Amino acid sequence: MALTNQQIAGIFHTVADMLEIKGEIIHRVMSYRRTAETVADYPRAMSDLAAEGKLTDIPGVGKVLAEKIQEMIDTGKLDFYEKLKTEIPEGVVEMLAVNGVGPKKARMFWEEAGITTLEALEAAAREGKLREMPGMGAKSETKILEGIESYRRRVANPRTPLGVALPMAERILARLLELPQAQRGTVAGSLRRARPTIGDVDLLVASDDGAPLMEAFVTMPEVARVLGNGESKSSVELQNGVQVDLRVVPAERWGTALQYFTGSQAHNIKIREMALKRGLSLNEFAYTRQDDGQQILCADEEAVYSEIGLPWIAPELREDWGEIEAAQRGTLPKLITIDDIRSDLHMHTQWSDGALTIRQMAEAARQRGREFIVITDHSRSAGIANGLSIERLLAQQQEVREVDAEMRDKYGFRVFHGSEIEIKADGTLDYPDDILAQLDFVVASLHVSLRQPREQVTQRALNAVSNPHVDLMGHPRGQLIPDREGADLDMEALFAAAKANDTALEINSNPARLDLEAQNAKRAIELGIKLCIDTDAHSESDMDLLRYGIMTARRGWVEAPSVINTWPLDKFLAWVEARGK
Ligand code: DGT
Ligand code: CA
Ligand code: CA
Ligand code: ZN
Repeated sequence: MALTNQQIAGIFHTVADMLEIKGEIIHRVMSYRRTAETVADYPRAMSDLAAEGKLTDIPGVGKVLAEKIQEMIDTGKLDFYEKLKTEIPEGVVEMLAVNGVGPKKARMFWEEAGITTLEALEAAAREGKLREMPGMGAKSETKILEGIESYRRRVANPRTPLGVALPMAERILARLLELPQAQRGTVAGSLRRARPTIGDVDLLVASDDGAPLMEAFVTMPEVARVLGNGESKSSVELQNGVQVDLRVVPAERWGTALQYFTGSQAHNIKIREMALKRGLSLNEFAYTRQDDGQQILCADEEAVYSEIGLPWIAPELREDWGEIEAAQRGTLPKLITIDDIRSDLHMHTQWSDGALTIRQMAEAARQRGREFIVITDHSRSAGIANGLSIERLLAQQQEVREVDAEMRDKYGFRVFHGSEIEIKADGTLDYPDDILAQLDFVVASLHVSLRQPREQVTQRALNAVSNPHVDLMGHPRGQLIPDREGADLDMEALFAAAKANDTALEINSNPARLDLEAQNAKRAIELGIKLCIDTDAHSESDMDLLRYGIMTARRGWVEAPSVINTWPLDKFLAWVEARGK
């Protein structure tokens, strides 16, 4: 079995790490690293390209690297890599996967302190033995311990982020739906329920002739391994390591199959229990009447639910968080949709770390149907993000006013001036109140010192949402998917403060954030707190991430009226005004 793209990329990544630990020139290190990334994402198998003699067609791959890929495909190994392994202990290379440990430090720990495993590194950090070394301190020790914890979590739970899995699944599905045998198709499983990370991709296609579909599926160029290949079910592992299951069902059984394979398992168990009480057993193929064994087929999901006296339940709700009881009572939420969104209240421009100008962002938002936006670049203490000094902030306001006047005349589109201000480690905000008072809208966010003890980090959040100038708290928990857990916030305390001050909380649409997450969004709206679904766009394409925020909101039972950026301009302005600005 030839190595997969993922395996080849993995070896190149490790070689790059090893060369960097050895202190090789960065140019050489980068060429391995870039090639690893290209190979990992490449839509065709390296083994196929090698067979066609086309490895050098890959961008950035010259003769030397092509030979190395060829060697791995032919022998399953790379001699150069095997040699490096004899020079550098495995554990030293592994350290580079830990946030806070770069190649220079890994080498230093190894050479100066004889540390060659993660366990030894952890022990040394716990005992305070690293802080005396050059460039180290108590803070960097803590950072390393957190990095080790996060690394172990990633290894234990290799789920794929929604933002990676969904576009990939849609691409594959679109290809299958081009075949004449396919009648309809969709994603199912946790992907259809829009969980923030997914274990494997489940696809469902309706057809009376599954064989050609399965054949097309298992021979897709990105397939690394066929894990199962049958008439109604096949599973493959892609070159990037993600597993995809495809099931083909006859159209007259589409409803039961889709309902079954959408899950969640907990939701389905309850639905099956309800069916049993009515003398019906339910599986992916049909309902069966227990008295006479008669089958009842469901061609759509509505029929599955109506058979047991329920309205259709949106897939995002199917987590057994009370949706079945709500369906029974007739109190299912009228879930928000992307068409409800009128504005985007959090985005960045070239003034801080965004890619585009104010005018370009406004134009991009207008083309996507937004009616108004707020420009919220980073505040002054956000050094890496090129945060704005007070002088630059005020200068930016001039430009925002110009663009606003222009867009207003031309299109009736409005551009407002805001800021995403840092909630600093000491709990103060990054601009004084008299400056905040000059802004149209203020987002406050935690970016630094997220690992502070619960009480301390919670107090910072409370300070922010209690400031009368702060309209919205951005990505409240600060989680990064899949790498970083959110801050240890006392959410009930935060909700109480948000409620008391009528401050909105954000659902950040970036699939690396999705923060608030669904459970917390659900709790917030139960308490009557206002939400805001923003893109936090740093580029034009980021604006298209809005759908992930909408999915997350739907998982959290969110209805449009609770979301301030579904409101028309006059209602929004009246709210901001009433909050004391
Ligand atoms: P994942 O892939 O871990 O993110 O989560 P799911 O929900 O996509 O789980 P998966 O892929 O194992 O199965 C897809 C759906 O199929 C699942 O949500 C419910 C249904 N299903 C699969 N296996 C079983 C089972 O053994 N019992 C029941 N009741 N349902 C199952
Ligand atoms: Ca799945
Ligand atoms: Ca599956
Ligand atoms: Zn932002």
